[in-house]
Amino acid sequence: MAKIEIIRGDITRLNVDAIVNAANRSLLGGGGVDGAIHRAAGQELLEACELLNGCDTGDAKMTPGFKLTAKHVIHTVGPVWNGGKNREKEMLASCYRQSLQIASNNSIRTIAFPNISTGVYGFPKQEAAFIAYETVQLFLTDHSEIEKVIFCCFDEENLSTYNNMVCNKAIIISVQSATEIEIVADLATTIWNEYYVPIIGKEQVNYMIKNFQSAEAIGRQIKTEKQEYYLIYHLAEPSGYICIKPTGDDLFLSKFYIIKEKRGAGLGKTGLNFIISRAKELGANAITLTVNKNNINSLKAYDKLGFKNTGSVVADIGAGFVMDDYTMRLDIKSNSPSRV
Ligand code: AR6
Repeated sequence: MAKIEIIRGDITRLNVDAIVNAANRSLLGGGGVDGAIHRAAGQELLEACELLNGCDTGDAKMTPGFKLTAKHVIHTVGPVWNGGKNREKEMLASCYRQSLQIASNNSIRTIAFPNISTGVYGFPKQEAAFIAYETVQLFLTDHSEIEKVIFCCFDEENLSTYNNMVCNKAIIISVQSATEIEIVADLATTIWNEYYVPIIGKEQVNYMIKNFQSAEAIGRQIKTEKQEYYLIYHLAEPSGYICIKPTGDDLFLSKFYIIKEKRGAGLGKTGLNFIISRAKELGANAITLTVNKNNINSLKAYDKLGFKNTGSVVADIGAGFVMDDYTMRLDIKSNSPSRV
């Protein structure tokens, strides 16, 4: 199978048969990598593009490379990220597939891709990397005519995302943008439904999601309640999340969840080590949390991670629902797992 390379660099300088351009539907140039390619290729590229009649999202068209070292430019139009429910993932996969298909039809043996849609178009980088890599790998399994595919990353974040992905490592990112908040809210809905319905019932789960784990509620917690949210990615898929709140000497761990199919991959330990290092940065002496008394699995998991049961708490959480939890504590000075 063809060699896949991950490099950091300027795609306009690569010596390959074809470079891919992350264009827009007009194909008449723009900013980002599109602007850089047009500048480096010269006016003739724009003239060639004018004859193409634009291009649909997810599709690709080819021109010569003109002044570029690369002989060809394959122009593809990535999707604008709009929350993830508008076929963005399908469209992005299609960009990689269609570009490779054009390459294959034109005897192109070496091709370089930028990180399509991850700039102005706002596609989350972790997910884009996973789609890019998976789609390319799949295409290459029955296209031996292509000898080399380069993922040309321009920014440090994309480079480390690709590198971590191929090394199978978990990545933890701070949740800041509306897109990241949406991803946490989606994960929360999945996790709370799969996990809490048997413990607290569907009605209370719906109430909790709406009031505490909707995108709106999470945005408010981050903005006005000083809570910190983190997303855990594994193989570039959103796999869990963490919410912490500094409270004086302690760090309150409000939420720490891993989705079902990712449990057992060591993400709990990685997440906890991250929380401990954040607690140390904030000068906290302990991590505290509460767990529903009937949540046997979580109680066991926290016990295994070194937390001690310190009592219980009963509180009214509104709409007639009552929280009945154990409190737990991990003294981080005397019990600090090493960083992994
Ligand atoms: N070499 C390689 N990658 C680059 C370079 C370069 N010289 N310059 C930027 N990148 P973007 P999109 C990376 O915004 O999100 C244009 O205006 C950049 O770090 O170029 O698909 C088009 O005309 C990022 O990771 O493309 C469209 O209107 C990646 O290229 C729109 O932007 C893609 O970022 C397309 O948006």
